[in-house]
Amino acid sequence: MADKHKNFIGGEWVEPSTGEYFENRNPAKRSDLIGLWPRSGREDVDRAVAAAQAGFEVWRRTPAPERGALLKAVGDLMVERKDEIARAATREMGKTVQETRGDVQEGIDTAYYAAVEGRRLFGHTVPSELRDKWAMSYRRPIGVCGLITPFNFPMAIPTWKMFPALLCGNSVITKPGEDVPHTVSLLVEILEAAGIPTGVVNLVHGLGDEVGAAIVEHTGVPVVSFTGSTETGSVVGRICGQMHKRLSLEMGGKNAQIVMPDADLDLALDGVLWGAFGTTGQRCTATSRLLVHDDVHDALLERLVSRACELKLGYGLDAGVDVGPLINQAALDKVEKYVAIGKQEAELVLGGGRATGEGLDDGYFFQPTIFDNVKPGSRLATEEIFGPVLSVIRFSDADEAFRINNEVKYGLSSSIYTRDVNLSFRAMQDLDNGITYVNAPTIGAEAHLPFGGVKQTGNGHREGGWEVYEFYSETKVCYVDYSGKLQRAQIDNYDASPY
Ligand code: UN1
Repeated sequence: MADKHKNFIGGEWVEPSTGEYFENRNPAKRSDLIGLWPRSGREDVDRAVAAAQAGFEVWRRTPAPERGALLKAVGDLMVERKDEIARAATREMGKTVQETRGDVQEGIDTAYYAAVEGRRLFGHTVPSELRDKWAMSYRRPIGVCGLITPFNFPMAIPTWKMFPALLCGNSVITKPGEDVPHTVSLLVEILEAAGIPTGVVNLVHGLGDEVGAAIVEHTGVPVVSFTGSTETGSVVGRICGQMHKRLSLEMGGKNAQIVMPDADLDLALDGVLWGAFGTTGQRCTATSRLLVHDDVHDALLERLVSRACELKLGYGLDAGVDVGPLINQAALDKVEKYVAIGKQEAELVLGGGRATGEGLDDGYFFQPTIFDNVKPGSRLATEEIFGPVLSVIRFSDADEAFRINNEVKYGLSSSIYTRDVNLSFRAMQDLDNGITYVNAPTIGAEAHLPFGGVKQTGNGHREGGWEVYEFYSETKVCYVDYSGKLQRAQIDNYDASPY
């Protein structure tokens, strides 16, 4: 009988009110049942909100440097348990353990960044227009934050949201993707061990349209941060708009790597292999379009196909594996659907089917897939697939490449390989994305810089770096008039002033 896991509400590990559970299975070996996790309901979310409201009252009064010290301790415990967490993450998510170690490291980096932010959280002090009066702003916490996260970065993305929210003095309710409940359970164990006060962090497991929806619709949750599909993000956005909630959305991408004729082709080749097939293409930042200049198209494509053929598929904990499985049946169905569309629209030059054979038949493995002669504007060239499918598009000059890069509805990351310094600066200026890489792939964002995209990738907020602290806090402005008399702004100073 598989272990039954629990929610963490009000400082206690508790069973779901529904008494129901869902299975967490290894996507590389479906017969490997990892455990049962709560399929919670609205009542559990109600309890979590009440606990988080009580926790908020304590936490918001805790000095920010002290909150930071706790997050430093959390980071230290994550370092100690890095390998164990990475292995658990690989078992439930599928990517290689080298990648899940990176995923956990991104959480550690985020903890240490948050820890020092506790001694900053800068406001502004500016001169008042009146004599004997001070004017300043500072950042205050908002309340209970609902954090809804996807499967592809089971540790990094929850920590991107949770640690800045906590550092700012908020309490949180977190709901991990239902494919990866274990990793966040381990994170919450660490927060508990580090001494997080009761009710400040609450974990409610369950399905998106049950628990996720209950969090988004709850009047006691004024802040929501969601990472996931554009379709779900639109629903979340509509509800939060109607309820006047503060919302951060991080959604789809259709990221392109541009290769100019003067590029170092070996470097461009390593970049596209990592960008397109790392994490089995299941990153918002994955390279799903390769825009190649006519002059180097044939040489690059030939080498790309032969290198992609050598990628070893398998269970991410086994030695020598490069690419893991897709996350679940729905992901597999979606990739198969796009391959069928692609066969109508373009030329399939590699893969295109389920990967089978020893060690693969029990998992959601899909062959690394490459389409050539993909037409800009076609479905393959514009829609997010979230799998190991790369669309190769030809171009004849940089302006055309920039135009193709920009003519999709998403705008997360882009990349250009060139040795021309002027062109690389033009790319940084004209590529319509939240992140542009020069001579590096479309993936690889670092935790201490703002992360996010333009257009329908998001709603203008950023995760990571210094900007996320603005999302999780509210600006308060204070004026102190020590003149001892009524001073009317915009009136007394102008009527009496010679200027
Ligand atoms: C995502 O693509 O879903 O930039 C997040 C990267 C990672 C984060 C990606 N650091 O590839």
